[in-house]
Amino acid sequence: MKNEYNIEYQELPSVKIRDADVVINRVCWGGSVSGKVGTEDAPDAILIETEQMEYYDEDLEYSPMKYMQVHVCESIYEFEKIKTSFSGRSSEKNQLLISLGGDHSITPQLTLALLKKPATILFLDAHADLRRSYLGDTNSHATPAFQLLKQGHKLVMVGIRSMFETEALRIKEDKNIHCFMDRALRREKVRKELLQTVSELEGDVYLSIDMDVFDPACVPGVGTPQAGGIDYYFATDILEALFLDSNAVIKGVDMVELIPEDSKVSQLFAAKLLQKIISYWGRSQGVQNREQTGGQMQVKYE
Ligand SMILES: [Mn+2]
Repeated sequence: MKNEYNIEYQELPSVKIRDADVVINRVCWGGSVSGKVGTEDAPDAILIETEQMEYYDEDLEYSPMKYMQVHVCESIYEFEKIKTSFSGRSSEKNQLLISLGGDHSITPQLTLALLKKPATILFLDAHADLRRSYLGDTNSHATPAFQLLKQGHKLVMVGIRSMFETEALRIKEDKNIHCFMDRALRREKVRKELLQTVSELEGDVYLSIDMDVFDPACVPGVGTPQAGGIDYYFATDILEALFLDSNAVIKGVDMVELIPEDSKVSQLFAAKLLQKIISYWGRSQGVQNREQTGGQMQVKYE
């Protein structure tokens, strides 16, 4: 469903792409979903819920949008257009490039657009997504991890709790995969190991968040819900380790597989997570030391 009116992040003015600190890409592609349908409606549903968010970040104790500007891209509706996302930009200009999906098949297209050399993909997902093809489709939402390895990247997988036998074998044998299974993450020792691993990431890193990594009690609106799952605060810990503790260069982020639902809890959760990503990234860039000329300064209150 195409939206006929402008949807902005937190109702802030969308500046020109070259002037933006944060570029939000709307990838309305749900063509390969095998479970429930509706991921193509998620980008706008998430952005609408960002209007409910406070500007102030209660964890980092600052208001990121006092210092930053956002550009919201035109929606993409065709699979072939995803790999030219962000109009060919890469994050050289210290921009956060974040894509809202869409199903998980969009991720390897986005890494084609953003990663010019082998990188590490931090891959949060309930499913291994390591199939070579699924229902005859190599660009399916069940195959992105396979495609990412094929592109030469390393994978750090988090929250995995559903896989085909051949996928389990690949995880055990492939040296380019470091997997933290969801059940193992119940143990404090393994949680610490994961946060340590993330904080030691360096070089180019791309973050892909399949929203089904979360407990479906928190995020019921996903294409293929799976019992178990991580919670919001653990995800925040991972963001903190990645953005504030590591020396990684974040080349791109995506949030995929969300399906808007009537309670709006799922899209509110995603909106809050988006806000946290922007806030942590801003802090990693030291934006709080800049002049206060961000989007929020142009908004009148009360
Ligand atoms: Mn996935």
